[in-house]
Amino acid sequence: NPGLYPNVAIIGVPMDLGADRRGVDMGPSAIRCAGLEKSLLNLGYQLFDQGDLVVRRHAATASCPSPQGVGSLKYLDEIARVNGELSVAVDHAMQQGMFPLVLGGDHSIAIGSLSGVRQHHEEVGVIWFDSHGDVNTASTSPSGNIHGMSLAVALGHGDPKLTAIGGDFPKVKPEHVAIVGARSLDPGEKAYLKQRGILVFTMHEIDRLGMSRVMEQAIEQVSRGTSGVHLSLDLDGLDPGYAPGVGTPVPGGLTARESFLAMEMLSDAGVLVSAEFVEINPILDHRNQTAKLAVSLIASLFGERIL
Ligand code: 4U7
Ligand code: MN
Ligand code: MN
Ligand code: MN
Repeated sequence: NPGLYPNVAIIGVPMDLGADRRGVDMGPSAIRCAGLEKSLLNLGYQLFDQGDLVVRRHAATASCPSPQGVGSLKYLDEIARVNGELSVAVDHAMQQGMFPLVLGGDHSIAIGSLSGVRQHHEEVGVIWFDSHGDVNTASTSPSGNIHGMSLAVALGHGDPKLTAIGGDFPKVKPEHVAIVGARSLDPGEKAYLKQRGILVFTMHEIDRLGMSRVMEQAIEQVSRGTSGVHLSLDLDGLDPGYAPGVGTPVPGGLTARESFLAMEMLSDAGVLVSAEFVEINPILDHRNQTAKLAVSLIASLFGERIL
């Protein structure tokens, strides 16, 4: 199998507080029910499913639909606590020579994943596959939802309760990040990305260059000067036609074929050390098709090929 460790640690994080909307907490179950284990066993991997982390919810966040939370950093304390645990879980998995495959949950969990990976790679590259940039801070966020802030937190910007997880330093450098699939950026995010010169492949670049050249350039950028690359894949990067079961659907997205190509190129590059698949919302899905698509994407990432 190309580049990936033969032992895979699966870590579920049934988190939806970062999205302030019920449903994405069911993501880990939906992905397992879509046949993740069988698919990876067929490819020759050894699986170590660690089960799900516990996300505590008080009554107000348990009801469905959830009453909208208030503030500029909704549910900060519990999100910080769970990400602290996730950081440790990813760290331990890597310590034992396993490849951490994290199942979300909303995208706020990238904070813990990247913090965990950073314990093993001083310079970590990140492919951020998403229709969004997730580089808001409390002052620029239109929603107060932390799943729209996680990349900024990994870059060292945000509430100290989040940026200090796994050590009080940035987990990732701007020049080691590439965003792929962007088509919904808030004004503050555009300024943030431009100011730091972060490489963003919007749908415009993907249409003009094609996914093949985009991934060549993205992989080159995140591999240069790093010892490993993390894939953070938000299913809303795909077009809602292929992935209707997501927390925040945005039209005009990537096709399934473009996304499979991206996974294959990333796996062929042999640089990947960890991955997460986030933002699946089974409540909005049809017959678990989005989770099934996620499992197929994971299989491609782990080396499945047609011939
Ligand atoms: B996701 C948003 F305003 N930018 O900050 C925000 F459009 O993890 C959406 O990418 C964030 O799904 C989406 O609330 C977070 C909004
Ligand atoms: Mn996201
Ligand atoms: Mn998104
Ligand atoms: Mn560097």
